[in-house]
Amino acid sequence: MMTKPKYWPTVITSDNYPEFMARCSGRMVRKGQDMAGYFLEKPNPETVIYEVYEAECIGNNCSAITILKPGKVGKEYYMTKGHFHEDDESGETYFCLKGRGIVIMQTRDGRTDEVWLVPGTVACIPPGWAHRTVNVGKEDFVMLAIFPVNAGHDYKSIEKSGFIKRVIEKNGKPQVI
Ligand code: M6P
Ligand code: ZN
Repeated sequence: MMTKPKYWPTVITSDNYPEFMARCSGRMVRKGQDMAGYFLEKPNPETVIYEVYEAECIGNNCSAITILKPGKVGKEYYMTKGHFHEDDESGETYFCLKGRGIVIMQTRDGRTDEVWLVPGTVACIPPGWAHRTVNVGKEDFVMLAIFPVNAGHDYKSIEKSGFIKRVIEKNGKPQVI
């Protein structure tokens, strides 16, 4: 049976993304205290590291905007927790809207890769690859993520074993080690 479309098409740009954020139903704030054990050094508990604005899922697609703050814990750049998808068949797409970042990815059998993002660049994260974003710039790093409704977030695997690669500042520049 055909149902009447409920939504209008949307365009999201580097300039108008705050309008998308204003329409989001979910907002999650991650502070240093939520990320104990993720960085090599202990982050300030009260410092906001990143925020995620989640829109209502439309059909099979979910979308979210992440605002990752600039800064470092010791020599390590601010980053998201990172996760695998619970559904092994679900990938994800990250569109960079603002700033400079790196998406660190890895598989359960230990393969790693990274993609550098600037506005206009898109990271295609295949199914089976855990993903974490790192802000290596001096301003907010903003990205739009699109992922399947049934992807699910598996944080436990990362909490247990971490990511193989880290991004630190060396001689004033970001370096993946
Ligand atoms: C993107 C998406 C979200 C995710 C967010 C923050 O917006 O992948 O699903 O929640 O980044 O990443 P994390 O959940 O790893 O903290
Ligand atoms: Zn994901």
